[in-house]
Amino acid sequence: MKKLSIIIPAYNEGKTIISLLQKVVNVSLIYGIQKEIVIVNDCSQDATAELVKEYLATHADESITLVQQEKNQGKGAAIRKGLEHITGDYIIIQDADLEYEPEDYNILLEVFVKENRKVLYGSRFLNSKNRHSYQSFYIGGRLVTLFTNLLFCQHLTDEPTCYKLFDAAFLRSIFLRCDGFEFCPEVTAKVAKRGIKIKEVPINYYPRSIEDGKKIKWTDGLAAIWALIKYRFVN
Ligand SMILES: Nc1nc2c(ncn2[C@@H]2O[C@H](COP(=O)(O)OP(=O)(O)OP(=O)(O)O)[C@@H](O)[C@H]2O)c(=O)[nH]1
Ligand SMILES: [Mg+2]
Repeated sequence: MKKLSIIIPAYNEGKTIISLLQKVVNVSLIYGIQKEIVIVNDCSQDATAELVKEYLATHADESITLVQQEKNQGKGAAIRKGLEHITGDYIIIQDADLEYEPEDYNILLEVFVKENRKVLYGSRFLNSKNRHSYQSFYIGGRLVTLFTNLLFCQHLTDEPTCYKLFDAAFLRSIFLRCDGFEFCPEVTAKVAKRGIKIKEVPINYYPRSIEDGKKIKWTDGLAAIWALIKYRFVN
């Protein structure tokens, strides 16, 4: 029996963490794949950790682990921490907000398993029904994707997507050093340097606003492009 490990980095996500967690718990995966959820609380100053602890107390039958970072270190560091705690065969990253639809794990898993892939991305741009939040995020995401394609000979439409699905052993074989939002460019660069053409499948997207808690900034887009250039040449 295969298992999907879902890593949820969470920083001040008290508004959405429980609704998101419930959605993830409710998903039943295809091919009898089991689920394991690892939430990494990145030293949130809000009630994120307390809410998750309350949830755990009433859902002891679910496989959910709460990992606490001692100080706030960023999304990348939280994912790397999560990797130390997972036991599954496949890994997907899940933001602690409601921008992505956990039911879409099955869209990814179907292609991933059938085609025996090591990596598969969910693309928000391959689904024409999706709307996009701020023009700056839209353009930023497109630019980061364009740089990825040029630097690493890929044909991606959505490099910064959160839904990146990996074979666990394969992801473990990649050395990651990122702390912040540069997890995406670093992992994409290092996968591409293994000679893999990353395939994408369409997914749903429900963007949130800055007032709703979106934390990524335009400067993170610049950092992403810098990371792509850097990891083109160093490991
Ligand atoms: N661990 C950690 N997570 C963070 C931090 N900032 C944001 N996050 C988490 O990273 C995820 C993505 O943050 P968002 O603000 O939604 O940004 P986004 O535009 O959706 O970002 P990406 O999907 O990563 O491109 C959320 O689950 C956040 O809680 C941080 O400082 N530390
Ligand atoms: Mg988000």
